[in-house]
Amino acid sequence: MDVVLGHAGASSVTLTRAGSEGMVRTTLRSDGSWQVAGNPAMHVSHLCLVLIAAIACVTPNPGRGSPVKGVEGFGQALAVAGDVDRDGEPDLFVSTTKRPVDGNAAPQGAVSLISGRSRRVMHQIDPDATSRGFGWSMVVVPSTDGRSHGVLSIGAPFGGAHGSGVVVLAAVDSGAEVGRLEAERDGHCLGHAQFGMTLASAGDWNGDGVNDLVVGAPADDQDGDASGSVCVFSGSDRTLLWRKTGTSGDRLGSSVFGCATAAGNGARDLLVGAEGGGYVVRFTRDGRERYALRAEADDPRLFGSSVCEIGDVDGDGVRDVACGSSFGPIRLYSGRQGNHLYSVAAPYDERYSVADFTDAIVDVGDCDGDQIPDLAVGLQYGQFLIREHRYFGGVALLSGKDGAVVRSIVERDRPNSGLGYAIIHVDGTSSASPGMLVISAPGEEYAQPRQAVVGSVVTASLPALRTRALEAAR
Ligand SMILES: [Ca+2]
Ligand SMILES: [Ca+2]
Ligand SMILES: [Ca+2]
Ligand SMILES: [Ca+2]
Repeated sequence: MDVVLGHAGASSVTLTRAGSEGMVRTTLRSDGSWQVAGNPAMHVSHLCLVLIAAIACVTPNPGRGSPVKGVEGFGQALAVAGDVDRDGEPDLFVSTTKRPVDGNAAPQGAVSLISGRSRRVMHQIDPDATSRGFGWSMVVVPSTDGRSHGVLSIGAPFGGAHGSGVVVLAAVDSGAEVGRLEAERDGHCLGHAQFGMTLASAGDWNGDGVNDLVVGAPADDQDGDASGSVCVFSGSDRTLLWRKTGTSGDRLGSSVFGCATAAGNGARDLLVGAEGGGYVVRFTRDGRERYALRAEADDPRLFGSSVCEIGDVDGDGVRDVACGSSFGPIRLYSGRQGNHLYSVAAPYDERYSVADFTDAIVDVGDCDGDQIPDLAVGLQYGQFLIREHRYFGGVALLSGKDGAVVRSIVERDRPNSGLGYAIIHVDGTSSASPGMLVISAPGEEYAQPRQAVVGSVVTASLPALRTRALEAAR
């Protein structure tokens, strides 16, 4: 039976809205997993009840600040596909992923390719019987020959025979599986490695003319408990090109980012975060460590949970680096030598108990007209009431010059949507256009009491941040 989480049939309505179309049937299994499939007779209230029951059954609450990220729902991960349907606008991959209860949970999730213009679902990729956590992460590794749009890599970090993780490789254009990487066989991982928790495109790491893939396995036990590891695999024959492990507790590979530009010598670099050890390392293409970034000594918590190369904010001709720390400040560093430029705390708002950044950080180019590139980040405000924790997601545009908030949106009327969990930037059609953001709201996992919030995805124009739902109309 087809799993159609996040949309039904040819439309791309989310689960909350699918019921009003009368198009879905939800099946709750004894192991807590659930499926949705087409059925015109289904009624919305029944769907919602089953969803509430299913989510209550299958979602453990790991506590605030847990290094295991994510919530069930549409919009767990996002990726730009290129213009697959040739209608002049880039198309988007959106994954729907639910956290497995334990190592025995059935695989859940799906990946949809959605047309950027018509918002139609062009194809869908479903997990096989072992791909637990399917869609947790995604990246498109672009082709270099121009004959296709490349390969979509889909992380299933609890998948495989031993639950240590697999990465499914699928053709962007058709969705057909073209290969897979396994934690033990290909990544030489030990234990429940979470292989595929993070993914990035490495550019052409080995110089053979084909772009290569970076896979993070932050819970790999190869060099001690949760030392973590990061691998680079050849895009041409899937062989392991390079591998690095952390030391016990580091969780190396918590975040990975393939730099677009060099730090001075023409080679493309790789940024790898280790949120357990509280550091980020920049590796050169030959595997050397160019420099390591560390948070201030008094607060290393989860530093390196996210990392992103951003525009050149200090004007030295080399793109710079932003590091996140799950609920802590965002820190900016010179890309050339790794010296700290400045840190940004989440903007305070007296209406809420806490203000935090999510792990989403993206380069957006210059949005405020000062010729200095800016960045977009996910926001989260918390309200702690008696027996109730509510969160309000949002997105902020931060000035690259000094981190000041240029513009922000907060979902005050839709608590616990999780808006800002994942953000990608889609380039504008001309150099004068700053493009748009695609922002996911897969649901807030820390909301109490637990709610059946399922995901949605919006696009937001830059620099105005005017949002529009990616899903079909209600
Ligand atoms: Ca298109
Ligand atoms: Ca290569
Ligand atoms: Ca710079
Ligand atoms: Ca600017």
